[in-house]
Amino acid sequence: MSKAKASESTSVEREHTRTGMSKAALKQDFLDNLFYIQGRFREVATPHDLYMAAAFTTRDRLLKRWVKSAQAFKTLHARTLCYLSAEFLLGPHLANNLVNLGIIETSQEAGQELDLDFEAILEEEEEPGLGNGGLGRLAACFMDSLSTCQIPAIGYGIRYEFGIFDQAIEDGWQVEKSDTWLRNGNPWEIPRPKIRFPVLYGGHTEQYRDQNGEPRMRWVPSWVIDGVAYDTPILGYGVGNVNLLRLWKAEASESFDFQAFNVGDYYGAVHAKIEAETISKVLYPNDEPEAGKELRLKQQHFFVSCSLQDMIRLHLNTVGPLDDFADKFAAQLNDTHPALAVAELMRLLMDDHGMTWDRSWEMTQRTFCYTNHTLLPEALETWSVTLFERLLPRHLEIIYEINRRFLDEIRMRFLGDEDRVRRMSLIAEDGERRIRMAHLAVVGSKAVNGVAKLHSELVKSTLFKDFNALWPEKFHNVTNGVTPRRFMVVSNPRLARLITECCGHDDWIRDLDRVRALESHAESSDLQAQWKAVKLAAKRDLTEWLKHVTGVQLDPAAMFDVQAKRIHEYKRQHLNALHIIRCYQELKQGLLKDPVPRAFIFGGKAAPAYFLAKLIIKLINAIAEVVNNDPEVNGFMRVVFMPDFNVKTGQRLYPAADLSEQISLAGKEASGTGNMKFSMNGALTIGTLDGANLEIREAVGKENFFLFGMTAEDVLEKQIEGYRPWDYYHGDHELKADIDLINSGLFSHGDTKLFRPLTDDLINHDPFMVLADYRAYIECQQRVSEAYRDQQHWVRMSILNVARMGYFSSDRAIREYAKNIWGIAPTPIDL
Ligand code: HBZ
Repeated sequence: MSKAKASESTSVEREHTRTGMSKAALKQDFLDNLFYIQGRFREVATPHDLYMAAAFTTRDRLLKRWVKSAQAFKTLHARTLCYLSAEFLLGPHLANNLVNLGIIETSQEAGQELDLDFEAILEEEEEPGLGNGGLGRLAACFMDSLSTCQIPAIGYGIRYEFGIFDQAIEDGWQVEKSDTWLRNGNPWEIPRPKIRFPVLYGGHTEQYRDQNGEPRMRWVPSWVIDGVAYDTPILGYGVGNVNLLRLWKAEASESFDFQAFNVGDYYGAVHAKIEAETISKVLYPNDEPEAGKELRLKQQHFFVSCSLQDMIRLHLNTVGPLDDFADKFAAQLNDTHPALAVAELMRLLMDDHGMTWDRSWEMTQRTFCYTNHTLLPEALETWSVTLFERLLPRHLEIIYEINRRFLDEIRMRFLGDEDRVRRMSLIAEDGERRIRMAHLAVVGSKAVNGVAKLHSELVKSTLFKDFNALWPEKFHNVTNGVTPRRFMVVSNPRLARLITECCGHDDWIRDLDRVRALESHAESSDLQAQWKAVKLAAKRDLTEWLKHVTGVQLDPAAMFDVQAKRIHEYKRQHLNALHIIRCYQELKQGLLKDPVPRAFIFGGKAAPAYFLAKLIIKLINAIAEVVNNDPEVNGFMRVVFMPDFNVKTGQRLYPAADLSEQISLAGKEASGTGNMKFSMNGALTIGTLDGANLEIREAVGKENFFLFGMTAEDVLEKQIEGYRPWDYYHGDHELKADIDLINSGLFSHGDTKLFRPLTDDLINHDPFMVLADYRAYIECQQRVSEAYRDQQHWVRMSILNVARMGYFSSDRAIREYAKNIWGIAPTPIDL
């Protein structure tokens, strides 16, 4: 080592010692935490003790930065973004925090010196599954990027005791197991029992006169519960900024407990406590009928009310009078789940803080922004007016008044156009009267955005056409992104190291555009060989793990063809299944001369009440059973359904994929983010022109993307002219043979009825046009196989995919929101 280098490294060591990041400090603190928090010494510690000690050792290091950030934001009165989301699908914290602290390697070495199995410690962590899928995971990526981009922010949500269910596969069927992520304690959260707000429900409203004789409204609730804050620090990568994720837990309000207690009703008081606590008990699965979900409306009001009361408290404590509330805060509504916030902020400002309607409305509209994540009509939230009346009578009044004023404006702008008034109303009047939460969100926000270019255009031209005609400047696009920290550095360290080596720096981790440097090396046979080796190593890891959890043996040399996402008809896992059946039939018939071996890998959960989605899982497993046990074909193909796809298991999958299946019907997938995660890890995409696929294809180059299928316009045209899946079934003998094979009972031990609901639906209705895209998909898959034969070319395409993914970092998305929507500048916190 040169003298200069040596003194540089000792100064780094000194700095690490000072900040507690040195190996020696990590080891000492780890042993201390094991002893003082877990009450164990090394020899008797369980894997969970070791994990807890590692987590606390890491958390201590976050806390220093957290306190510094909080102090700075307070004294600077920093404008703050509040991200209101019913879901945060965080994934395991430990490895991510070590990466963001810049001490993952030091920790590994420290672990080695203590004779610890570092991987086993990471594996011990139960992930907080506080989300269903894309929407919740986006919120988590955004929290990472907000901190990394140094935007002062608070994430507000619900601390569900039970997150998304754990999925087991039994006899090929999905079985839901309850998620008990809190059972062994959660070292990352800090309870704040003193940060507690009352949330009101039921009762009635009444008019009264205030001390100035002015008429005012007050809400007399029939019950009250408390929301208590639980805080999780979210550290940015390589910065001093730590933002706050504040999740609310429901507890019985003390005053109410005591009321019952005082009249001697001890059991009544306990019952009230249990009732109250159900509010934050369980996350609702998506894709379920909205009907009767009273608890869900209670949850929405619960977290929105706590969050807004907290924001008001913070404002009064730091800045002062509420007049400039909207200068201090921007609040992003993650879909319509928190859209009640529009009415709740109005209520708090008027009823609790004595503001006029006009002033409150001006502030409300300046505070909120709303992101839409779906165009599917069945997923658009509406709540029955009767339910509202019973649960939130004051909000109903406020919504009626917002609507009255809004519709008057429409009538003035569009004289005599009562049809438009009906379409735009916040209340749907056809059938049972219902509140349209999306309309409330649009009217109450200053900005509305979709999550990919195509989606944002469709938002303007279909769902919110009338609103776009009224307020064109309100509508924006911010294409989604994902965090390269979790989805490259944490999940694929081999690839991360190779990229760093090739670029000559690791700045790409904070500025993903810089991976473009790989482009100029795409032809290098040296890089290609290493690239291939990295992919193969990831495939080996996945193979070993899949063997362990499913018993299915894959061949790492085969093409890993992966579809991992929620199971839904619009995502068309059954189209993928038809292709697998096609391959099977062709192999059996000896039609394939020199087949390219493939491993078909699936992962994803179906909503517990979504029968067809669950039947699709059963079908995939049924096909797997036949294919994997047929020696005539299983040298060339294997099928596996990976159980319990979540953030943690996903991290094993993305690095190992060769081919990423993004095959939704055009116009249905708002953006997709899995498409980005796969591509960032060097998988090539087979996809339709849907969601962010379009932009990914543009970015990576048309020649490096396998495109097939109808466009959103084709789909619309076909719907207008009358889509007849029956014609496709009879017009394509291979398609017919594939569907008939399902009905033959081959995959169901002779039961010819089992899959009928699915096949009948395809032949007769096919709402997501699987049959119309079948032929194009099969042909495109043939192009994929041909391309895979030329490994050198494939690897080159893979390198280019990664090199050109800079745009899809969630840091870019957050910078766009900060600049174009929130108007918030970074507040850097020195390390
Ligand atoms: O949001 C997804 C979109 O389907 C996907 O295209 C997009 O990339 C992603 C992020 O923008 N939407 C969801 O994940 N939606 C839900 O999970 C959901 C949750 C609760 C509901 C309804 C939908 O009540």
